[in-house]
Amino acid sequence: METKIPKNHPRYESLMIRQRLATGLSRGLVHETGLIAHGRGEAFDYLLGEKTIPIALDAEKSAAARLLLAKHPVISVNGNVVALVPDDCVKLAECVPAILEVNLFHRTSDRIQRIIRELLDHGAVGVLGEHADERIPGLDHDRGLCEKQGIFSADVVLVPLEDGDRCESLRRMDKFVITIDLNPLSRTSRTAHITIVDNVCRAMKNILIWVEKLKTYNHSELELIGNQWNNKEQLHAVLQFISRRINQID
Ligand code: PTJ
Repeated sequence: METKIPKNHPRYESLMIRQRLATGLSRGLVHETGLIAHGRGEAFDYLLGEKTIPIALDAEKSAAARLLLAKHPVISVNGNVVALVPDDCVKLAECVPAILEVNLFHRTSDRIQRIIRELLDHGAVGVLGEHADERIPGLDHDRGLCEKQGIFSADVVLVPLEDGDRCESLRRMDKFVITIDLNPLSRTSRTAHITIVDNVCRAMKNILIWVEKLKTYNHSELELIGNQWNNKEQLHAVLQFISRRINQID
């Protein structure tokens, strides 16, 4: 049952995000453990001040440039992502343009179909994921299942709320991996080429804004922006940002 949250509640945004996930759970989009994963993310968001920090905005810019440079970009989505930001997934896929593919950790054909339907209802033209005909080498669990026309042949993959195993396997396939993860210490964060330490609700919007801005840039200008990113250094900078914030609280 949905609780009415007053707009002037100091934690309005955060509570609305929780509500979207709870609704997503009751509609069969989100897996139960998606709520736990979100709780972990929330804790890190709290440490960041629940806003996009300048380092994340730079990551979002580099990610946008990389998506625009890609020959075959794919946006891989799971239950949480589609419950939270269906419109932004669809708009980003349209604007780049990129393929949308559903890839689930807790894979059932019922959830895959519901998530695809949700994206189509939000205006997606086509969504892959239902007819997995390939496997990401070295991944035994269901997250290894993918489509030949999608993730399997992608050169750049955007994987929000990822797990470390698949991130590593995608890199071994020589793909350029961009992730969105509020936890700068996760294996995914440390494995990706570009880690956006931001809430997926803010990050997808910001990437979209950058893609719209950078669309007029030429190839070498985009390469300059896309190549600027040093993930290890930037994750270190995020941790310094968090520890400075903690030390300022009295
Ligand atoms: O829909 P499925 O079946 O594919 O399952 C999806 C979940 C999220 C349950 C699954 O991928 C999972 O268990 O994820 P993990 O391994 O818990 O990782 C999720 C990561 O995303 C954690 O590092 C969280 O900090 C981070 N995270 C959670 N919510 C957000 C987030 N990062 C950005 N924005 C969020 N809203």
